[in-house]
Amino acid sequence: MLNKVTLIGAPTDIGAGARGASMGPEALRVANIGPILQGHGIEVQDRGNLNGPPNPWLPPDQGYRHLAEVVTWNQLVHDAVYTELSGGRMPILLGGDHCLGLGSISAVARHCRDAGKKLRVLWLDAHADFNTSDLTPSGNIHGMPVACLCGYGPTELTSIGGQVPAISPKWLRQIGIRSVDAGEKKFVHEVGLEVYDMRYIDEMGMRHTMELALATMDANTHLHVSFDVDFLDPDLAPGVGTTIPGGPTYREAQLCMEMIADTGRMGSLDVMELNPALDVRNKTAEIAVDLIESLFGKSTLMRK
Ligand code: 4U7
Ligand code: MN
Ligand code: MN
Ligand code: MN
Repeated sequence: MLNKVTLIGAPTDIGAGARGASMGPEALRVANIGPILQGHGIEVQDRGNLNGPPNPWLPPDQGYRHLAEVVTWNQLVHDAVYTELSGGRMPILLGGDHCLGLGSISAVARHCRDAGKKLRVLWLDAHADFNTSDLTPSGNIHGMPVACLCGYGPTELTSIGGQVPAISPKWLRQIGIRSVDAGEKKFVHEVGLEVYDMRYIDEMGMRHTMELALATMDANTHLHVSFDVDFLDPDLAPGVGTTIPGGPTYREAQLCMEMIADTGRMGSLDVMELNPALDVRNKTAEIAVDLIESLFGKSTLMRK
């Protein structure tokens, strides 16, 4: 795992249905994300915030809200993430809403093409984010990034990383899913996404889930983690726009992160959808940072 990290703030709620994810980057900094990672021997550079268009807060137009602004924000994210990867550093994208997973992961995919690496994407989320303009009940593009990455979406979005599709659905594993819209569900099945939903985690446990989700990676695999904070149970993490009950507990989430760390393969990370306007004394940001520490191998008592 790379020990040089760059924090990239993307302060926007341009793709979301609730305002406030624009304050996510600052809340993560207030929760000391930088110094805490540094305390684990990681060299951390904070390159500050990207500066994209403001949120005009308009209704959907032909199935999309704020498409032009979402494109601009994703181009900015793509360029920043790609630059860090090219420089041999691990980008951590501080969201911002999850529409920006598109910019981030398309950059990671492009980097993997340059470097001849295989890509594995772990999508930790309550939602599948696999809507299209025909399927979406909201028009909010934070519900569409996975579909766009797989080539289903408007060209302005699907082509941001220079190749359509940016990723194959085969490279993706979704974990924690418990809210999928009716049309979206059909489409997820049609495309054959590998989804470990909450029913699966309930029945098989987080350990077995992660063993499967992390299987068949090798020394040449770049692992990208896209962490939508609404993955977590809302009792733990109320500071998100779309709380869905019945998410992973603190211990399950810790194990998930620890098993990712154990692979030593994580090369990039998104921390998305944190909404400080809905949080309680910044506790969701603090829990997110605590889990990120585990992603970077914070050792427990029994391990070195
Ligand atoms: B998030 C939703 F209808 N599916 O498309 C939609 F339920 O990035 C929610 O995972 C999307 O937080 C949530 O608007 C997007 C809705
Ligand atoms: Mn999401
Ligand atoms: Mn979500
Ligand atoms: Mn959300």
